[in-house]
Amino acid sequence: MNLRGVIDEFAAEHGCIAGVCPPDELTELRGVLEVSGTPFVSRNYLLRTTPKMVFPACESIVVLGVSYAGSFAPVCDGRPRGVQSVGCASADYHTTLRGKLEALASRPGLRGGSFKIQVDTGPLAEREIARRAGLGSFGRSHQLVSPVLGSYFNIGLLMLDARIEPDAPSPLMLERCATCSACIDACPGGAIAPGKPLNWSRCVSYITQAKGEMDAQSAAILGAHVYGCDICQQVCPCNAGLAAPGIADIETVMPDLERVAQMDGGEFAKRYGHTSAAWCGIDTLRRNARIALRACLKTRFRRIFEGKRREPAVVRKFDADDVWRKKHRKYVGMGFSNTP
Ligand code: B12
Ligand code: SF4
Ligand code: SF4
Repeated sequence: MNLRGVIDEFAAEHGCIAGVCPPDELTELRGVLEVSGTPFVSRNYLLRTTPKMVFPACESIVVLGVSYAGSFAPVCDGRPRGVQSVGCASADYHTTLRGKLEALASRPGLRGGSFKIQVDTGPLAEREIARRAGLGSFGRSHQLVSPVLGSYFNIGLLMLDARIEPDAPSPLMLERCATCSACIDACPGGAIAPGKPLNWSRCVSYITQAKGEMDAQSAAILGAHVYGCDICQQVCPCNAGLAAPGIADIETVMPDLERVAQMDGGEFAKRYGHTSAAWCGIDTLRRNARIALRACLKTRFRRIFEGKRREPAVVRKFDADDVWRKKHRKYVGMGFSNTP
């Protein structure tokens, strides 16, 4: 079997999507990266856009896309519940996707060559490489959207020293966005604006992960989120009907805020240790839960929830509950620090 066949067979066996691109420089992206000043990642734009600087022997990049989509029925059990990305319902993709890429690299035909793996934490701009490998196009939401998996998928790169026939790149922009603005309208922080890089400082996903003191404006954008944000994906028509089997453990996506706010090291390890949220650390997640609890006590917050934000109805229910409000009064005067 040729190398292309090995990759396709692997992808079919593991239920993921795969593509290949040459290690060309991502020249057009340099200006965009410079303007966007993206957090949590190297500011060396040359490194971020030059695969051969990251892996000099690179002749091809195999890109895998693995779905993390999942559906769940919001619960309404009277508990103060927050919101987490559905990515929290499965094991940390940094580990699982790396494992898949290592398994692929050890397949006959690929075994024995030198290779390098990147899953999220390396410098290369993964979405653009995945687009070049034909996995999907950019939505206005800034997500890479696949015709097969929608946008709920993670990306992993396997840089190889072997030459493999590349796929045709996907078009830069998603055609569907020409007549849609659902993600722009729904984004709680107004982080998405046509033709501009993501305003990451107003993105809930960033706010939940940034450590330290949170300013009042960010706290207002945070709402009931504890980790990550899926709103621009929830409202995207490209994801309609693509959600995988139901999420059984509701705590992974609608955590009890009071429990998270008060969790100790043991509880943190049990709840988050195996997920991609673990890297935030206990203090940041507890801070988010406290701010979410506090926000739930404010009328202004209730109005936001009933308006353009599409979040679980349970928040409205306990928000209106006076007994709960009295019991949790202590959160009202609390600051936004990430230490109790
Ligand atoms: C830093 C980072 C973040 C930051 C900033 C995000 C951002 N959009 O810049 C924060 C914390 C906010 C974040 C949030 C999320 N992230 Co993130 N993040 C990253 C990381 C580490 C770097 C992203 C980056 O370089 N951004 C800079 C911008 C400029 O580049 P970009 O977003 O990759 O893509 C844009 C450009 O390529 C541009 N583009 C491409 N070609 C060209 C050409 C021209 C001429 C122009 C003008 C533009 C252009 O269009 C794209 C869209 O704007 C990557 C992993 C990696 N190493 O690449 C993951 C990654 C992008 N994140 C990912 C995910 C899943 C998320 C979240 C969904 C997580 C969540 N549920 O909360 C959210 C989504 C937020 C959003 N709407 O984008 C996935 C994306 C998967 C996908 N299908 O798109 C990645 C690839 C991680 C992974 N390995 O799976 N993330
Ligand atoms: S992840 Fe949430 S806050 Fe960030 S761009 Fe999407 S909808 Fe907006
Ligand atoms: S919600 Fe609409 S505008 Fe946003 S990415 Fe999806 S199709 Fe494009």
